[in-house]
Amino acid sequence: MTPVTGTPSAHVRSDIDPFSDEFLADPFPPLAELRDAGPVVYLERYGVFAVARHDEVAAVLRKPQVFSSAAGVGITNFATGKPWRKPSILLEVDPPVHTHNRRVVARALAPRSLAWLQEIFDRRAGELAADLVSRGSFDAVPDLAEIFPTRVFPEAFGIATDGRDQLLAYGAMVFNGHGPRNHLFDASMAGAEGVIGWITEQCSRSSLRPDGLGALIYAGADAGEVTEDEAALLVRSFLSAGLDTTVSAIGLGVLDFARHPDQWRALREDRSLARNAFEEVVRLESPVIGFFRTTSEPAELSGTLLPAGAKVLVFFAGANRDPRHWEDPGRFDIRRKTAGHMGFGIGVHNCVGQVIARMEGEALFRALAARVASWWLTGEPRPRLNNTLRSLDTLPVAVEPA
Ligand code: OVV
Repeated sequence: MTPVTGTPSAHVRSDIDPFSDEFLADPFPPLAELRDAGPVVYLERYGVFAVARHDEVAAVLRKPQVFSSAAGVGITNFATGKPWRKPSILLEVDPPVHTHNRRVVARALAPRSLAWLQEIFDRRAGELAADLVSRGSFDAVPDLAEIFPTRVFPEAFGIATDGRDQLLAYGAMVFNGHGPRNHLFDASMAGAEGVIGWITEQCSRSSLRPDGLGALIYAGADAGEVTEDEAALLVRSFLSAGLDTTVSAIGLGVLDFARHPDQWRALREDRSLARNAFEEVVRLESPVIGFFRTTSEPAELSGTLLPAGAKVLVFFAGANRDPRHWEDPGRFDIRRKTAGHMGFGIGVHNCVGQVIARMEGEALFRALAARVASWWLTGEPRPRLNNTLRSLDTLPVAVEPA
């Protein structure tokens, strides 16, 4: 095959900047523009391609050998640019290395490893919901969304339970770190040294409680499947991807319910909807806006020829609101058939922690539904800008007790 070189011309070009404050504050209007512009769009500002329709997002994610993760899933191409941290051996690798490492992780997340968690999550969710209802009004970001995952995850995983600030700061770094070196990247890296030191310490075998999920990763090292250093890096993956993502989904979910009292009423009437409600939040809100892939060879995608070594920005958030795939995609409908959403990705790299995320979301929505009759927005919610994550900075609410 002849490599395609030079400036691409066959596909649509756009000057949309997916890492601008304006885009990140509300990506859905520009994502609709990108979807309508064409199946594959060249983003002139960064010299990368982007896909924002459901079909193309799925097509790219299903071909990991052509659309590789090994050059990084952020905008930096590891072949030409330096990663800001040692690459993840789960996220930023391809099969067969990925397959091997993921198996070690997946074992720690097997249903029989998780049975004891639902009870803890339900108890903690009940305590938090009762406390918030007794306060009456609060900020649902720092007082709810940031509290729940940073309380239950360390407990389940077996790390220090007093590391909320470090966990959230590290998550912000990791997800901003997939973008270009803009003001968001730089701001989140301020104070990095102390945060990285704390995280690294938590990743060591001696920091992990022997009865937590983290210790199961080191069981893979004991079995000779990964080295001690690799086990530490796999633990780092949990601490990278497992906190800010669920914080984001919970905050945005509360906002969805506050804006749609009919949906809250439906959940209150049938709490078994909590699981699908969380899934619908992940579809509608897409906490992870998108990740990149890099072509390992010249590739054809919906009639567009991509050169080898091209970065392709895969917009989960675009796919999740594509009217070519979803009926009334902007509507929050907790009874919707959410199968096929890209909020956790699909294919070999689909979110390995999604079972835990769902357990957390379901437990919290269920506990709140039992205790909160209705939500009132008492101030303007504000987004917290991040190069890869959609989330809220503040969400002032008052609740009417059930
Ligand atoms: C899915 C995800 C996001 C961020 C970091 C990682 C994974 C990791 O493996 O470190």
